[in-house]
Formats: sequence, C-alpha cells, structure tokens
Amino acid sequence: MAQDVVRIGHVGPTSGQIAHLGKDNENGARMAIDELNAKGVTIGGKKVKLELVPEDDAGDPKQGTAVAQKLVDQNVNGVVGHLNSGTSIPASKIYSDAGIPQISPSATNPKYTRNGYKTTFRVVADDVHLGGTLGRYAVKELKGKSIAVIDDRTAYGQGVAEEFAKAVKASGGSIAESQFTTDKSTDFTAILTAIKAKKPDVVFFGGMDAVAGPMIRQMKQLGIEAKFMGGDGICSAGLPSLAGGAMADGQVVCAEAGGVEGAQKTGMDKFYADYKKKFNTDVQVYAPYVYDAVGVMVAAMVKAGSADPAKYLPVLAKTDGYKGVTGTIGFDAKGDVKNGALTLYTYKGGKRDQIAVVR
Ligand code: ABU
Repeated sequence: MAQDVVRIGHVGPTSGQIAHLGKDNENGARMAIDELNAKGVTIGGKKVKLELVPEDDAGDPKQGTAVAQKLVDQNVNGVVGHLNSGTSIPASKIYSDAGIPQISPSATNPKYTRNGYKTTFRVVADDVHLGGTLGRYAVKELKGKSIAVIDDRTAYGQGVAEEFAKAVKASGGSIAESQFTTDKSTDFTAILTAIKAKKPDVVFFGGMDAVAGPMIRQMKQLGIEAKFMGGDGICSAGLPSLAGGAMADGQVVCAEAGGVEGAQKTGMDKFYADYKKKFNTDVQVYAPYVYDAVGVMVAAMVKAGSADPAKYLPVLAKTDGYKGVTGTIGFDAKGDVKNGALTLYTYKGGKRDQIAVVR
C-alpha cells in the first residue's frame, strides 16, 4: 500500500553571503526528517513518509515572498523558516493567507509575530530580549563608557541595534556614535574611522557574521581595540574564520536567542555531536532550533491525527511542554516561544565559549 507523503517546506538563504547559515538551517530540517522517518511516524492511524521541500530565498525579501508562494502553490503541509527576519515577515502574510503554519527557527525581529497571523510561530527569543540583554551587559558588565552602534539596515540588524541602544540608555550609558552599512558591504573604513574618533570601548553591530568578520578585521587594521558585540546573527561557529584571525580572545560578546542548562544541556550536546557525524561540519547557530521546529510541527500533526493545516494548526498553537533539544517549547498567544532564553558567548582560541544562559 502506498504511504501518504507529508511535505514540509524549509526556507533559508542557501546561496549568497550567508549561505553557510542557510545550509546549517536546512541540515537541521533534514536531520529531523531523516530521524523521524527512521523511527516511523503515524498520523491518523496511517504510517506517513515525511518529505523535505527545500527552498533558497538568498536572504532577499523579494525572493522570500516568491519561494513562499511557490511552497503554497505546491500545497506543502507546513513551512519551517525563513532564516532572516527580512524574509520571514513578508512571507508570513502569504502563509497566513493560505492557512499554512510557519515556524521560524531564527527570525528575531519582534514584528514577525505581531501581525495577528494565527499561522506564525517562532522557537527563539526576539530582539527585544537579545538587544536588551546585550545593552545591559555592555554597560553593567563591560563597563562601556563610549559605545558605538553600527547596523546593516535590515529588519533584523536595525531592530536589534535599536533595542541595544535603548537598553544602553536605560542602564545609564550613552551612545557616542551611530553608523550604518549594508548586509552586502565589505569596506568599512569610513564608518570605522568616524567611530575611532570617539575612542569607543564597545562597538555593537546589528547584522550577520559575513559582514561582522571583515569589520572585526578592519577594526584591527585601524587600531580600534574595542570589545565587539552583536546578536545571534554574528554568533556563529564561522565568525573567527570570517574575521581572518583578527579576533582577540574575549574581544567578541554575542548572544544566541535560545539556550539550555543543567540536564537539558546533554540533549543539545548530543545534537551537536550527531550533527557533526552526519554532516562532517560544526553547527553554525540555528540547526538545533530548526530540528525542534520540525519536531514541534510533526508532533502537532500526530496529536491532531491529521497533516491538514486547518486541522493541526489549532493543536500546534496550543503546543506546551514539547521536549526538544533546545529546551521545553510552548507558544504564547502571539506564537512566540514561552520563557525564551538567551546564551551569551565570547570566543576563545577561535571557538565559541559560553558565558551564561539568561532568561
Ligand atoms: N536573528 C538573526 C538572524 C535572522 C534574522 O532575524 O534576520
């Protein structure tokens, strides 16, 4: 007897400057689907085969809406993605209009879940939490007196930089200089020269690792010895090599928009080891969150006894107490993860080094 096929779309930038992050996310989806198929999934009394439908949005909002429409036209049962806030937000309207559940594993701009769409979920904390925590850390822990902020003018970069600056001010600090660049720039001489004049002790960058790496390298060339901070977009395994060896131990402080402690850490550590074995490369940042997003979606289908989006969506919305590798997942009324955590990291010897998990 032919098995029913349940198709789960995944979207991330698997081409372009942050293709390494898009592929990391896609690997997380592939790993979840392979493991679930190997275990066997039964929905409504019938054994089903899960199929991944991978799409590339190149991190571009226009391409993001085009691939979202393509997935809707293919009648996928659900979508995990997109990676970027700038693509996830416009795509969320397309999935909402089609009634297809979407779980982003990494888009952190708060607006993503604030449009009132019932189909929109995320399994990570948002930029209010990320930027706020990093802003307080810059003032209270790093004792930043002269703090400079740069953003890449994307929905994510600008948003997280604004939240960082708000928290710096609320903690009694001030922003000595604000500059911006783009998510495709490679030369930061002009903005870093303006920043150098303010003798910063902390430089915050709202943007992704592909831009942050060369920026750190050019800071060193210009003799700027400030701490370098950023959100989850820079907090990847690949940042040290993107910085070309210019990063000093402890110079960078960044935060992943999730985190586990104590006994739950064992599951995350196992995921990292299994991932390395399967793909022969390290997790960048969000593969475990993608893995959990697929797991949460399939668990809702199993519980609803149907992979029909209209039938499993209400069950998905009520998710609570799902035990994932990234922690225990439940959604609030907006579709945001309840009680989201953050993990603060620095880098030592070219590797991420955990500072603390913060709630
Ligand atoms: N959260 C960082 C990377 C993805 C995004 O929100 O654009």
